[in-house]
Amino acid sequence: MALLPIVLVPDPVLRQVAKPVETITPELRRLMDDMLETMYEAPGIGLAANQVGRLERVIVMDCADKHEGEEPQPLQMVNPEIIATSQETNTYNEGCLSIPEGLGDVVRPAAVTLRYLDPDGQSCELEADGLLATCIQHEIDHLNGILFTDHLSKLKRDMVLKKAKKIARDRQAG
Ligand code: K1U
Ligand code: ZN
Repeated sequence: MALLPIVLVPDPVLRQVAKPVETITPELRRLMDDMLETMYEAPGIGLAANQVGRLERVIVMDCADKHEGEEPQPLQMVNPEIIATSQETNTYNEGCLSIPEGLGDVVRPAAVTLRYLDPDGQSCELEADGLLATCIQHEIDHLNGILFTDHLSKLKRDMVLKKAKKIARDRQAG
């Protein structure tokens, strides 16, 4: 497995819409394994293909609470689709591995039902709530070129992105 560089704002790949996967190849499975390794190392709880410069509709995540002693729960999803959402909403102070040091309260449906293919091409359905539901929506937003900052007020969005872009520039300058 390999660690992949994580793309930072304002890279245009973060604004592109990823394309559905037609065939799950060994190369795609390898990409998803590399994405999981990259996510764990960051560390983060999710990662979408756009964030490693790829435009296939694949996401990975693990929302297990290590501090509560939960076992890892890695998920690798191909062509994820939200097929139902709750009326009830939930607010979570989200971060993003592509927006360094950015945090903001995002309101989203509290529960979602998701359909996706697993790495073996099996069709799966998952009902999620809590942090997993939030993370799924954040990652599918990435596949659609949407960042969590798009859900914030303009004032908050501009503040978060200005700071993140400066950090990204400084990191690139070494
Ligand atoms: O997609 C990403 O940018 C990853 C992002 C996912 C996410 C976080 C919060 C709410 C929704 C989606 C992250 O993982 S940011 C880092 C983070 O949340 C975290 C890092 C270490 C431990 C626990 C959480
Ligand atoms: Zn993100």
